[in-house]
Amino acid sequence: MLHILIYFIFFRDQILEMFDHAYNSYMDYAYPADELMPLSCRGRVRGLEPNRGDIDDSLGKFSLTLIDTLDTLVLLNKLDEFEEAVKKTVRDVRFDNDIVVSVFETNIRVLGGLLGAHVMADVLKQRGERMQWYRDELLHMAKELGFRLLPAFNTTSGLPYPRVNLRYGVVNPLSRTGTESDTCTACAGTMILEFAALSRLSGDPIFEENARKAMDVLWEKRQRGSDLVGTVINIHNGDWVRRDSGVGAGIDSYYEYLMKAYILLGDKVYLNRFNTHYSAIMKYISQPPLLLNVHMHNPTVNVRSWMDSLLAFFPGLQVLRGDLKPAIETHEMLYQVTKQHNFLPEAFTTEFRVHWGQHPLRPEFAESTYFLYKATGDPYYLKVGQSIVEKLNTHARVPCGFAAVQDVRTGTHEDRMDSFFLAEMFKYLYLLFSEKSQLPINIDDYIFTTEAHLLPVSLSTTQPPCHTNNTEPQAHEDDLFSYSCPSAQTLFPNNPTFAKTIRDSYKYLTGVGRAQQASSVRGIELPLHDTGLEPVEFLKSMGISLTPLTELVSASQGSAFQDSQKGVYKLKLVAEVSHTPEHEEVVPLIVQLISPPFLGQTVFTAGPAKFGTDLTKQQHGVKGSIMKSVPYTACGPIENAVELQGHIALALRGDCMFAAKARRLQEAGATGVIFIDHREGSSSADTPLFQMVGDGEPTDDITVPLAFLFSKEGATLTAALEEHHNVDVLLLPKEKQLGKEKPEKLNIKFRLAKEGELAEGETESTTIQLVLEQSETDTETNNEAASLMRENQETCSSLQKDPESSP
Ligand code: DMJ
Repeated sequence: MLHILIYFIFFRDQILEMFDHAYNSYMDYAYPADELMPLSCRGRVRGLEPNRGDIDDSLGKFSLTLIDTLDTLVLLNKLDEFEEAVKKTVRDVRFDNDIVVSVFETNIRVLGGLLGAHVMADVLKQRGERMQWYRDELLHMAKELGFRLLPAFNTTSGLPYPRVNLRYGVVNPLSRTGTESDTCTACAGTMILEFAALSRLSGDPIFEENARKAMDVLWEKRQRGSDLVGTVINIHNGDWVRRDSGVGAGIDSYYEYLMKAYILLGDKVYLNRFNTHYSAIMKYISQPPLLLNVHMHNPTVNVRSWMDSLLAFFPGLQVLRGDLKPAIETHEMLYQVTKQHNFLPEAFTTEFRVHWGQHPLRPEFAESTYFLYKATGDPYYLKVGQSIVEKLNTHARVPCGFAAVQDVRTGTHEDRMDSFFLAEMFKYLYLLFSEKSQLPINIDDYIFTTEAHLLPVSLSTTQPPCHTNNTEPQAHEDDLFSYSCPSAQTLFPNNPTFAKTIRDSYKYLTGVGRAQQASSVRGIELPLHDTGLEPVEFLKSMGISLTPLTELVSASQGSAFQDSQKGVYKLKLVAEVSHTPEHEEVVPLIVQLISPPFLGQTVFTAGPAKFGTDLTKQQHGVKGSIMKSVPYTACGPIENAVELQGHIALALRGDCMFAAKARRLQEAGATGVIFIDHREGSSSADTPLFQMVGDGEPTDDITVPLAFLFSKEGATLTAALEEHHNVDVLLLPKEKQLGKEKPEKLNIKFRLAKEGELAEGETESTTIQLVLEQSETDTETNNEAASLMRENQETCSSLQKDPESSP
C-alpha cells in the first residue's frame, strides 16, 4: 500500500513539473498569443506566421491556450495560479475581433474553457477561501462568445456553418465567410454540452435550442438502414457529402456528445439515439480490436485500411457505456502501436504501419487509459500512463515547452504546442495517478466535455429555461442498462484478471509473424485532417481530388463492376505533386531576387510545374515584380486583380489545386505565379523537390510561368516584400543561374566608398559599392541577365556593409 502511494506521489509530482514547464513556457514566451511555438520560444499570432490553413481557425486572438487551461489549474490544485489566470482572462481577453474562427473549435476550447473555469471559480468562491472578488465575469464572457457564435446557426437546416467571423458573423459582407456549403458531423454535433450549459447557467434558452436542433438534424439524417452517419454533411439541405462512417476524424465527438448530453442533461432522447448508433457501430465499425470506416449505405464494406489517432477516445466512451471488453481490446491495440512508434501516429494502417507520422501531442489515448484504469482498477493502466509520461519527456520536451512530433518515424519536432495539450493531457494523466480524495473537487460530480472541460452533472436537475424536448418515442428500452459511468462493479466485481484475460489475446498484435487479415476493400490511403475533420478541401490542399465511383467506373470499367459496388465511393487520386519517376528528371528552378538591395545575391531553389510556361525553354528566364494575391490561397475570386496586373503573384499552397490557383491568377493578369508551401518549416535544404502537375484536366490554357517555394524560402521572400515593397525576381532554371554556373563570366566586385562619396543623408559608416563587370566571353544569357541586374543596380549604388549580404 505504501509503495503504491509513493509511486502515485512520484508520478503526480512529475506530471506537475511537466505541466509547469508547459504552462510557464506559454505564459512566459507566448501569452497573450493564442498558442506557444515551443521551438521558436514565442507566441503564434495569426497573420504574423505562415498560414497553416484550417488549423489556424482555432486561433481567434483570444489567448486560446490560457482559457483552455483554466480548469486544469484547479484540478491540479494550482489555485493561486488559477485566480491569477482568471484575472488575466477578464482583464485582457476580448472577443470583438475581425477574425474568422472555427465554430467547433471555438466552442469546445474557448466557450467550454470559460464555462469550466466559471464553474470552478464559483465552487472556490462558495467555499469562502478565495475568488471572493468574482462576479460571474467568465460566465458573462461565455455568453458574449455564445452570441458571437450563434449567427453560424442561421441556415435553413439548422446545421451550423463551419466558420464565423467573431465581429461580423456570417452574412455581413465584411465577414469573409458564409460561403461554405458543408461541415463535418462532429463540427455540427459537438455543441450541445457547452451550449446547454450556457443556457442553463445564464438563463437564456437560445443556445441549447440551437445546438439541440443541429443534433436533431443529424439524427434525422442518419442512414435508416444502417443507423450510421456520414462524415461531411451539406448545411443547407442536409445531404451527406461524405458517406464514410467511422468513430474517428469527422464524427468522433458527435457520438460522444449524445452519450454525455444524456449524462449532463438527463434527457433520455440522447441516450436512445446514442444506443441506436452504438449498436450500429458495434455491428459494422468495430472489428475488434480495430475500428474501421465503412460506407454508411453499405456498411459491410470497409472504405479504407487505416485508422486515425482521434478514434483513441472511443475506448473511454465505451467505458462510460459500460462496454468494457471491446474497450480493453481496442485500447490494447492502440498501446501496441504506441510501443512501436512512441506515440500514436495521426494515421496507421490495419497492419500497424505508420500511414501519417505526425503526432500533435493528442490526449485521446491518455483519456482512454484513465477511464480504463478507473473502471478496472488494473495497475496495468498505470504502467501505460507511466509510458505516456516518459515518452513525452523523452521525445517531445524542448527548452520552451513540449513540441509536437512531425513524424514519429524520425522524431523530428514541429513548432506547435496545441492548447488541448494543457487542457486535456495533463488532466487525464494527473487524474490517473490521483486518488479522488486528493483532488480539490469531487470529480464524480462532473462530466468531461470533449476538450476535458468540467461541467457539473447537477445541470441535469436544472431544467432548460424553455422546455421543448422529450418529444421522441423511447426506443431500445431493453438496451438501457448502461446508465452508469463506469459500470465496472456490475461487469466484473472484484475480478482483477478480467482485463488481462482480454488483453492477452492481443499481446502479439503488432509483432512479426502474425498475419493480419486484409480488409475486404483496400481503401486508398489518404492523410487526415489535422483538426479532426477530413473535408474534401483539405485533401485538395494536399493535392488530392476525389471522384465518385459512378464517374470513374462508367469512364473505365463497365457496368458489372459498377453494380457489384453500388453506392460505394471509390476514390480517384489525382496527386498534383509528382515525385517524378527516376527516368524523368525534376529540373530545379530558382527564384533570384534582383532588385535592390538584393541584386542577385539572394537565390532560392524552387520546384517546377509540368504545366504553364516551360522555363527551361526561356533563354533569359522571366522577370517580374512580386505581389501577394488576395486571398492569399487564390482559391476564391481574386480581390486585388487591379494591382496584380503585370506582377508575378505569390499564392499560398492549400485549399484548392495548383492549377486552379494558376488559372485564376492568370485571368487576373498575373504574369507568373510563385506558390509558397503552407507546411510550416519546410525548406529546400531538407525536403526533396517535386514538380507540380495539373488537376487531371487539360492545362494548355495555363501559359504563365510557375514555381514552387518551400515555406522557409517563401517566408523570406514575403518578408522581403513587406520590408521593401518592390521586389523584382527572376525565375529561371537553376543551371542558368546568374553568376553561379559560370562565375568567371560575371565579376562582382566591391570597393570601399571614398570619403565624400556618401550621398546626402547617408551615415558615415563604411560603405561598399557593388560593381558588375562582364568578361568579354559572356554568353548572351548572362548579357541579358546581367543587364537586368545592372538596371536594378542603378537605383542602388552603394550598400550598407552587412556580413549577411556580402559574398
Ligand atoms: C481536442 O481538441 C478535442 O478532444 C476534440 O474533440 C478532438 N481532438 C482534439 C485533441 O486531439
